[in-house]
Amino acid sequence: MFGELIDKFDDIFRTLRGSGKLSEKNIKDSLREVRRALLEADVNYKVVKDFIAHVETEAVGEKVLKSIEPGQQLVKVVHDELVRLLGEKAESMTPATKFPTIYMLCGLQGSGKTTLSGKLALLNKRKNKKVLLVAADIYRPAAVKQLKILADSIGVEVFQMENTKPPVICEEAKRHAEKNFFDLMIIDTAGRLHIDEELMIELDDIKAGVAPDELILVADSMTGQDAVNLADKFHQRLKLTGVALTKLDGDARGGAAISIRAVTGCPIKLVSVGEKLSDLEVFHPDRMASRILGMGDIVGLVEKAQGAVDLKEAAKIEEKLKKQSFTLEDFYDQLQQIKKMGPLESILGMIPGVGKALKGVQIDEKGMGRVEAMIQSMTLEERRNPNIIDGSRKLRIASGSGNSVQNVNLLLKQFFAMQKMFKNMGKMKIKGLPKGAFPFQMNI
Ligand SMILES: Nc1nc2c(ncn2[C@@H]2O[C@H](COP(=O)(O)OP(=O)(O)OP(=O)(O)O)[C@@H](O)[C@H]2O)c(=O)[nH]1
Ligand SMILES: [Mg+2]
Repeated sequence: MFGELIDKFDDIFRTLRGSGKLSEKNIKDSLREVRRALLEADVNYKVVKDFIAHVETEAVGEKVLKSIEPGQQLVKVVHDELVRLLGEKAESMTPATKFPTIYMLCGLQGSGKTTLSGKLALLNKRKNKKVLLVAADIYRPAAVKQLKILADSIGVEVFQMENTKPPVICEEAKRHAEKNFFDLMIIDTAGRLHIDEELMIELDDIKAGVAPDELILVADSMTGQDAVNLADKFHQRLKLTGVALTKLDGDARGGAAISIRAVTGCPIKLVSVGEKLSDLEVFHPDRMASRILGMGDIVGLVEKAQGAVDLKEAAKIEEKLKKQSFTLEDFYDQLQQIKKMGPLESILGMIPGVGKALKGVQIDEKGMGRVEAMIQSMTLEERRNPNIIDGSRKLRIASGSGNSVQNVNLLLKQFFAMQKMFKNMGKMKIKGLPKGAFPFQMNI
């Protein structure tokens, strides 16, 4: 998701973060690059223009230029602006609390309506809701069959009627759902090749007939700006309650996701990230902005970490990092904590800045064991003050842990580099970062 855009932002901000001082000129230069990156990701040009204008007003003022870490401050301005663009707060689907709550899905052919019907049905079934899927696509041969196969695989009932117009089918389905106490009824409508008036009237009629709680446009994110125009037209015509963006797992450049809210005023509510029925996410503007800017999914990471990591311990480490007294002993403790969190790949991908560096890299879990063994072979004094490790100590540590002196050298070199990096990071802060999450905010 957003692969190329993330890479570009990473390059732009890497330089910015590093620079101690910023001038109006290099802010403008960086923003020009941000602008280009967004346009290349197929973000609507008007949206880009407004975005850059907003960021520039915020950034060229005193707040950024006079701050201690201007580069970091600028990244924050871009981040906050991106969150605003994406819609500030997550807007979730109306929960199924009536008999029945009604979701109506519409969109172009092949955008993923039927698949999404199944995903929403499964999600709600797992919440013990009684779900009815309504086959309102009577035009494409095999459409009803496709929905039935999907419904069977998750054990949900399908409502269908032969030789009947979709608006009538849906009204009948609603009566059936009321009588049989279904919590949720999901209408899978017919796809269309493009916006055509006849089918629009049909959607209007269904809407008028059943008064859905949610009218969701299912839009294929791979179609970029076409998805945005489509959402605009559908929203003007039908007053949507939200958009579901599908196929964000593909190589969509992200333009649709970033532009839709700003262009149409309609919130993105759901994101579909794969063909499996469990590949469904609620759209969170702040998390999405962080991902796009390569800050990783801190909240997701912290949620994962909280299960495994001793937060008091983490707070202690944070204190040490600030005081720049992080030692090999602390490093060893950190390794133990990380080991508790599960496979390294899945954790590292969520760490800010690491996703990109990790692309295609094989994680060497054995390497971690080697590092552990070397640290175990050190004396307490050596762990606390690695500067004292001279030639003969290296030899002892190497033979004690079954390693070569080169490996000991490598460990020390990496540790000192890390210490230096933490020193720089001690000064930076990211808004909304829960206390104790700091050690995971590495930027390796
Ligand atoms: N990779 C990926 N594929 C998806 C996603 N959502 C749907 N698909 C695939 O897209 C194709 C079309 O999906 P459908 O759900 O049949 O689309 P539809 O809108 O119901 O299509 P019509 O009924 O013909 O209008 C199928 O092959 C799905 O497996 C997604 O989020 N990611
Ligand atoms: Mg379909």
